[in-house]
Amino acid sequence: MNKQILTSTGETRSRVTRSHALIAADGHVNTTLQGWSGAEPVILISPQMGARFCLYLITLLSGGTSAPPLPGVERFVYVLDGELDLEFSGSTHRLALGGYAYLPPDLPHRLTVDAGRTNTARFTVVERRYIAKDGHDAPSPLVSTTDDHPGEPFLGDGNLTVRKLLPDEPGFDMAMNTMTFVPGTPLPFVETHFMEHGLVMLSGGGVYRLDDDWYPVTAGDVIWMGPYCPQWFAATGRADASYLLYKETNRDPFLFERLS
Ligand code: UGY
Ligand code: MN
Repeated sequence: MNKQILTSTGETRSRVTRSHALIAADGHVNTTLQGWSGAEPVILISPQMGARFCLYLITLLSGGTSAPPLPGVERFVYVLDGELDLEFSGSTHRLALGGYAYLPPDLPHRLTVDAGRTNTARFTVVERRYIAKDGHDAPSPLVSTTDDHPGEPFLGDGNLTVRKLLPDEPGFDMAMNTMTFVPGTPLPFVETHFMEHGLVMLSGGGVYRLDDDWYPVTAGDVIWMGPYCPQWFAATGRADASYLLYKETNRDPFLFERLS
């Protein structure tokens, strides 16, 4: 939707409550992230709203470069547009649309867009304080692309495909999945669980139930679902609806501290 029209009417689909938030693209405000250069970050999910993690959308300009997360913080990067170079342990990996990387806490690395290129890269970043598990090492860094994962029916529904982007191993305390719905397909029931979610609508649209509210959602929207926020989605329109989903995993509820 046109930002100018929305500004002149004071309307927005964005809404922030104690249990959930929907932030539509018209409400984005660029900010700075300490140490990054040539970057236009928008911080969409953060402890300030009650979340236990952060989710950013970042545009990195030609010649731009990242800074490391805070000590003890793990990072997941997912490319939405353009091409991004990721350097760690002496190797460089080029990530394009649907390409992603998991970077364990305290791993030196750098995200760049080569100064010789004219394009920018747009990507989402999820960060949170890593929670160690006794007897298990933190995961190794991982680079892959969504298309390399064939996907599987979610709870037996062939019209709803889940792609698990990270291995389900005890070292990982976060899951990152994509969920793709054929138009007309709903989540099979209203989920209510202690784990938090961060969601980026990648394509298509539909209706999201969050707590006691129903929201029309479309590509570019970002959603935070806090612990126990009742949640349900149904895809509408004529094209598949797809979202990227962060979820806490593999840890006892006592270990997920409330940050604010
Ligand atoms: O697995 C999940 O928690 C997922 N189905 N939730 C969601 O899509 N809101
Ligand atoms: Mn869920």
